[in-house]
Amino acid sequence: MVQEQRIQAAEQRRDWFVHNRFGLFIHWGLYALPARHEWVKNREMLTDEHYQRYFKHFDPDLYDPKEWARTAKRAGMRYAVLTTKHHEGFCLWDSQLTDYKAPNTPAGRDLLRPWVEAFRAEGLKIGFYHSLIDWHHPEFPVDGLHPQREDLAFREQAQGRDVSKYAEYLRGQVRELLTNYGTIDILWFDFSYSRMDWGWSKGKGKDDWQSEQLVQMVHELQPNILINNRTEVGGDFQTPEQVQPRGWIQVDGKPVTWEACQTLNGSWGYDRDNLDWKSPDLLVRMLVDSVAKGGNLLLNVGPTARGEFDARAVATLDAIGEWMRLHNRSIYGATQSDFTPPPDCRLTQRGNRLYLHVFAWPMIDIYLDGLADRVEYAQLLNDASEIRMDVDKSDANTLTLKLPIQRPDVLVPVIELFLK
Ligand code: FUL
Repeated sequence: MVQEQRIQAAEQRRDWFVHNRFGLFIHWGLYALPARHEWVKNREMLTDEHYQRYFKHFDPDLYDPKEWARTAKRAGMRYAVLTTKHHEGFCLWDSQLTDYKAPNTPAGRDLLRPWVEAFRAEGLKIGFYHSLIDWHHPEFPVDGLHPQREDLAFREQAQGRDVSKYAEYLRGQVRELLTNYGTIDILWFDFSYSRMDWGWSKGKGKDDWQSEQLVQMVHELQPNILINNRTEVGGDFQTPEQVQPRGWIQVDGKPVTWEACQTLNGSWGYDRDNLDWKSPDLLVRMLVDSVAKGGNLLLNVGPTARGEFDARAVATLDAIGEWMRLHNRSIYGATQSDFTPPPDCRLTQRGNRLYLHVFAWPMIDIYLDGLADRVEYAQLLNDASEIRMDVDKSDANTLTLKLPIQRPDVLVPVIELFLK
C-alpha cells in the first residue's frame, strides 16, 4: 500500500495522536501502598477490610504533577494518560457519586485537577484511563476476577447485585470526568473480557457496562475525544498490551490506528521489589518498532505512594529523552515506509526523508536494495555527519551505506536518507 493511503487511514480527528507517537501512561492508586502490582487485591484475594488500610494511609505528600509533566516532556512524550480509577474502584478525583475517593484519604483533595493543569501547561494532550470493572462497587458482580470470588459467605451476601445500577454509576462518573476538567483528548477504557479466553466471561462486558450508551454519551460530551477499543464496541485505536505487533495492525483487512502500551518492569502500578526493569535501549527499540509499523507507544510509570516517580523510572525516562532530543525527527509525524528495511533495522518515513534505525551495527556496510537512484544524501542523525554512499550499478539498484567502524554512542543509531 502506498504512503498516501496509509496516512489517510487515520482520520483527521486522530491526526495529532498519530503525529505525536509517544505518550506517558500513569498507573496511580491505592495499590501504590502495597507496592506489589496493581492487581494485588485480586491476586492475593484481599478483603475490603484488609484493603481499607491503604485508603486510610494514602498520603502522597510529595505529589508534584508539574514535576511529572516536566519529566514526561523531557522524555519526548507528547500526551499522557492517567488512571482516574483502576479496577480497585478508588477515584483520584472528587466524585460526587462515591466516598471512595482521594479527598477522603489523608491526601485530602482532588488529585486529578492539578494533574490535568500541569500536563496541559507543558503542552501535552490529556488522557483519562477509566476502569470498566470495579471491585469496590456494591453492585459490581462477583465474577471470576473478583477478589472475593472464592469467599462463599461474601458471594452469598453479594447475590442479587444489579449490574445495571453499576452501569449507571459508571456513566455518571465518566460524565463528571468529561464535564469538569475541560477538553479531554483520550478516554482509555479498560477492561475488555473478550480479549481473554475464559469460559465464565463469555458474553460479559459490553452489555454489563452498556457500552453503546456509554460511548454515545462520551461523544456528546466531548465530540473530538478519542476512545480506545476496550468498550468492545469499536473505538478509535487498538491497544496491544505488553506486546509489539508483527506489523501494522489490520482490522477487516485495513490498517488501523494503534498504540502499544508497555510497562517499565512488567507491573503497571508501583512494584517496589521488582528488579526486572527494561533497559532504555530496549524501550527506544519498542518506540521505533511501533512507529515503523504505523503505531504509537504509551509507556507506563507507576508512581510511589508518596507521589513521586521513583529514581529508576526517572533515569530510564531521561535516557530515552536524551535519545529523543537527537532523534525525534524519525518519530514525530513519521510512519511505516514502503521501502523494505535491511535485516536488524527499522525504517520510518516522513515525507521525503527515510530514517534507518540500525538495531545491530554491522562490521561493514549496509545494503539497501532498490534505493540506489532514489537517495540524494545520507547522514547520521545524532551529529549530522555525512554517510558516504556507493551505488553498485551491476546489482539490483543497491545503495551501499559506508558506515564508520565505530558505532555512534547513542541508544539506537539513525541514518537519515534524503530522497530525491
Ligand atoms: C489491563 C489492566 O488489567 C492492567 O492492570 C493495566 O491497567 C493494563 C493497561 O490494562 O487490562
